[in-house]
Amino acid sequence: MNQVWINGKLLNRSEAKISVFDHGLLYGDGVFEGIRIYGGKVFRLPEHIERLYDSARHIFLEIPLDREQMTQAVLDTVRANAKPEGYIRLVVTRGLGTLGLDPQKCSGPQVIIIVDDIRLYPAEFYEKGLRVITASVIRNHPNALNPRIKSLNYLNNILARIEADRAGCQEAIMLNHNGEVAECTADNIFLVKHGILRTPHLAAGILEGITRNLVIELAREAKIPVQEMALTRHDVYSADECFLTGTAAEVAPIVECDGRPIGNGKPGPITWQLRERFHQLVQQERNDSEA
Ligand code: PXG
Repeated sequence: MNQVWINGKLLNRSEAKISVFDHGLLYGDGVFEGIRIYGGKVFRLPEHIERLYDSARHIFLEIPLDREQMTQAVLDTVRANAKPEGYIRLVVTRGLGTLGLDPQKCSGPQVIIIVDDIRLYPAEFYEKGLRVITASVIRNHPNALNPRIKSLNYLNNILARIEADRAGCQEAIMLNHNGEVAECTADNIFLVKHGILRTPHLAAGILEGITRNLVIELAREAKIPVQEMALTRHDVYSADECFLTGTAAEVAPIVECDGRPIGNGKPGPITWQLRERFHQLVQQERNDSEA
């Protein structure tokens, strides 16, 4: 049933294989996207396609399909999998090469599209909120590997995530090289203080999350003031509310950071309002796709 698209062919899951000489595996040399399917409709597909091509451009990876062909390939794979609620992983690697770094010796990009079930936080985390730590591992310095690139190199995020697990927390806040708040390991972060929504600016060295941009839009529509700015751990500890945003997690409240309760230690009203608005928008898309 599960069909994986590899370089133009739909293959059964058990046959969907990539060479051990692929530089995606050997060096993390490639880019990816994680996308949701709601009610059979691919959510914010043009935005994800654009970010994929921007990431690829940055790393000199020429995707062998144009954007329309890539869009069609995603839609075809979704249709083949008949999954009305699910998750799409779109991956482009540098392709088969030698056991040396030289990207010139690579055979050419491999394009992979996987459609699978979405794994979410259990419902209790949305009701009660997440506990987080700040990780000792920092986010990539933009001059080392710019976090705007959604690359296959997630090792520093994984190390931060291990720190969170070992501390008995669900997520970690990663700081940047200046000690400012950047983002969580696979999500962006927001704070609420005195009714103002605050989130790190892109210059902090973060992924420009598609959910982040959407939540900023929803807040502006709801006349909630939004500030994209430098934020520190002090801002997190002294915030009234805190939440994270991402394709998988959507909008999830954070109620504790480094052992300090945030606000009254419960998910806050603006977090709920934005989560509610996000769900309304998703529901609207579901209805539109049925119409
Ligand atoms: N920051 C980072 C570092 C991310 O990897 C986000 C923010 C949120 O971006 P979007 O566009 O999704 O709002 C991400 C999201 C997953 C998964 O399956 C998600 C991501 C990466 C790997 C896995 O939950 N990226």
